[in-house]
Order: sequence, then structure tokens, then C-alpha cells
Amino acid sequence: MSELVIVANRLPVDQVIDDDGGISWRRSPGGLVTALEPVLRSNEGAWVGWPGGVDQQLEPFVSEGLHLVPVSLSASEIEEFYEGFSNGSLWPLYHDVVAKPEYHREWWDSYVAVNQRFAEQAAAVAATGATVWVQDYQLQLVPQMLRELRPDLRIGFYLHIPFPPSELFAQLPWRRQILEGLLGADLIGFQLAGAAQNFVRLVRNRVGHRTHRERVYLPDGREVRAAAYPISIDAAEFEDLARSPEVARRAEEIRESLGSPKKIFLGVDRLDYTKGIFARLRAYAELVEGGHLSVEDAVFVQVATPSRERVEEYRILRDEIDRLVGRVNGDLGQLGRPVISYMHSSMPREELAALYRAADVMVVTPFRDGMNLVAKEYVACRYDDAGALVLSEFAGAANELRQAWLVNPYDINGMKTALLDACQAPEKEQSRRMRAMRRTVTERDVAKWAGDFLGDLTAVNPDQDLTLRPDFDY
Ligand code: ADQ
Repeated sequence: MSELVIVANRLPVDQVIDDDGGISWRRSPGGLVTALEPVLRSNEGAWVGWPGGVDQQLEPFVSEGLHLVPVSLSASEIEEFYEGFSNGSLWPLYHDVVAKPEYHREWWDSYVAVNQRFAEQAAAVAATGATVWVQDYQLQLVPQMLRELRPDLRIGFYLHIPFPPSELFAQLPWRRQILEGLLGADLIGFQLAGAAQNFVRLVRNRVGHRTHRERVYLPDGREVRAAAYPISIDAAEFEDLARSPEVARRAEEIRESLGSPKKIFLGVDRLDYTKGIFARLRAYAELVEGGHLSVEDAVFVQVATPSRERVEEYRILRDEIDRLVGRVNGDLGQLGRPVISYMHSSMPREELAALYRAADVMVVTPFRDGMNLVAKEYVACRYDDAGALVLSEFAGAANELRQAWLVNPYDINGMKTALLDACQAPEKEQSRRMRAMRRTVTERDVAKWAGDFLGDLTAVNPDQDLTLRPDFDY
């Protein structure tokens, strides 16, 4: 039985099949597990999540000191709950309907069934009065389901993606169920204050509960708080990585292998239609076509991690980007000098850090993004105060990284101007901006994010028994 239980769609490990056919688990890199590891350890914490395969009936196990509790998903649940309702309905709806959401009743039924299973697993491993922290849009019904099973628990929920304004949210055929599902939590965390306000307003207008500022008052006397906790990264870890001699050497190698151009532009994203990859590459290609940048002097390196490849929209996007890169390089590139150097692959952190070090201009232009950690990772790696960040106004990170070159990703000409301005800005201006952003990213790291959330969670409904061990310094 655990005093602290994290419930997330995925377990923080990936399965590895050894040469002799045996199964082992490797920690998947990610900010969330790094941030939560200390508090999980000092509270005998457990992590409930899907191990990533089909129909894996696994007993709870321990991996590198973490107690993991697998939740099995069938092939049809992966299709309907994960690819369907989570990534075909909620993901586009919550990202400003950048793509058209589809609503299917079977998808919803599967979402309810899988959320119930996660809630039951969490209920089974949580000690009396324990704290349970549920993560993200795939599990929005879990707080209420869990409270019904275990009214003694303190429940937190954090949404990693945006929460849409009521005009969009109202499309959802099951809007009331989602709001009520979330209200099972004591504290609901969002990336931005605007998202928390959207939620509270919807609860007032659609569910009819009394609200005041960040608080919702339920008829049974319980209070729910909805507030902003902008997520971050382990900034020190990224900086250390960037400072290492291996990464420095690799950054030089990268520049040389690109033909030692004067300017390297960089994009690093999951291949997702919310990230604005196509629009940014188009803007860059037009700069080359118009003679503002030349292939001898500059190159755009785009790294896109394969993502959700079984979902139709993602396959279409991949083809569109392949075609664009092919056409641009075919029309404007020269022998050994592509306009865009494109990699459709995932990379180890060391390689990412080397790319961040090598990049003169980091280009992050999502149409909508909860936060965007890539922008913060770039800043954390620029301990030399050099480099420039071009950042979409519609990324949550724009709220904190005000000194970036902020752009509207729908405005191609505006992006072209910002790309040029950022790359031509005097060193002094670049370093003034970078210094200010570095202060923000270093001061507000992911440990602070987790600490702030867990600290505030214990303060809502304080008469509940608190068993989260106080010796953890939050
Ligand atoms: P994502 O949409 O996945 O996360 P983001 O915040 O940018 O977006 O995080 C991506 C992570 O993947 C970064 O840590 C990055 O380093 C890594 N990554 C990207 N491309 C990679 C590559 N080619 N190889 C290896 N690693 C790569 C969701 C929300 C975001 C929110 C986060 C955290 O959509 O808005 O910031 O959760 O809450």
C-alpha cells in the first residue's frame, strides 16, 4: 500500500526484449518521472499506468526502485480509448480544433471503461488517506471514479495540454461527464491561469456549482481548486549535459557535418499537427527562395519524433512534410547543401543537447501547445547566453519566456521577419534576451513544479487526514 500514487496513461518504463528472449524494463526518459522520483521514493510511492503493449496481464513489479502497477489494454481499447477518444477526439478539441475532432460513441464507452480500470487499480494500491495524483487528458474521469471507490483519498489532477474555452469545449457530447469526472479531484492543475478560468467558468455554467475565483463549492461541502502550475524541466540536468566535453565535441561535429554553415536553425518536435512544423519550414524555404538566406550560409535542421502513427491525421501530416522537404531541397538545394536537413527519428538526450548547443536559432512554432518543453530545454542548454529562440505566442511557454522572438504561427510573413530578426540580431541583444530567459528556466524547474502542486494539494480540504510524509522538503 502506497502513501503516494501517480496515475498516468503510460508507465515510466519501456519494455526491452533481451537477446535470450527475456523481458526487462528500461526507464523511459521524461521530466515527469525525474521530478517525481524523490517524492515517490520517500513515500513508498507507486505508479499506475499502461506498459505500452497489447493485453499484457502483468503483476505489479519493481524497476530501479519504483513500484510499478501495470494496467492492461486490449487491442480494441488501444484503438478506441487511446487512438480514438484520447487522440482523435480530445487532443484536437483541446488544441483549438487545429484538426477536426471526431466523436464516436464506441470510443467514449471505451474511455469510460478504461478510466474505471485505472481508478480501480489506483484504489487497490493506495494506503488509507493516501495522496493520488492523476495525470492528463486520457484519464479525466479517474478523479471522480476514484473518489467513489475511496472517499478517504486526497486526489490531485494535472492537465498537460491546454483546456479549451467554453465555446469549443461545448462541442463535446460528453462535456458534463468530463467536468464532473475532474471535479472528483481536490486540486486541478493547468499549465496556464486562462485554462483554469475556462474550467471554472464551464463548471459554473454547465454543471451549476457555485464558484469564486479559483474555487468550486460542491453541494456536499467539499471544495475543488483549479489553478495554474506551469510545468518545467530539470534545467540543471540539461545544463550539465550541454557543458560536458562529449556534447561540446558532438556539437562541433554536427556543424562540420552540415558544411560549417554560418547559421543553423533547429526544430525539434513530436511529429504532430499542433506543432506547426509545415508552416515553419515553408516560411524558412521562402526566405531561401527570396534570397534572404542562402544554402551556403544557413541550414534548417528539423528533427521530428515519430508519433501516433496509426492515427490517420498523423500519417497525412508525415506525407505532407516529406513532400515539402523533398520539393524544397529539390528546387533550392545544392550538392551536399540541403535547405532542410530532416530526420524522422527519436534521439538520445545527449544528441539533443548537442543540437541545442549547435543551433543559432531555435524555432518553436506550435499552433497551440500546453507548455512546450523543447523551448525550455534549449534555453537551459545555452549556458553561454548565446543563441536565439523564436517562439509561438500560442505555446504555454510564451507566458514565461517573454524575451523570445514571439510569433503568430498562422502569419507566414510575420514568421519570416522573426526568423531573420532573430538570426541577424546583434550578439548583445541575443545574450540579453537569453540571460533573462535562463533566469526563469533555472528558477522554476520541474522539482519546483511538483513541489508547488503537492504542497497546495495538501492545503485544499485541510481537515482530511494527511499522510504524505512531511519529511520530504516541499
Ligand atoms: P509534448 O506534446 O510531447 O508534451 P513537449 O513539451 O515539447 O511536447 O515535450 C516533448 C519532449 O520530447 C521534450 O522533452 C523533447 O526533448 C522530447 N523530444 C522531442 N523530439 C524528440 C526527438 N526527436 N528525440 C528525442 N526526444 C524528443 C505534452 C504537451 C506539452 C507539455 C508537455 C509536458 O503537449 O505542451 O509541455 O506535455 O507537460
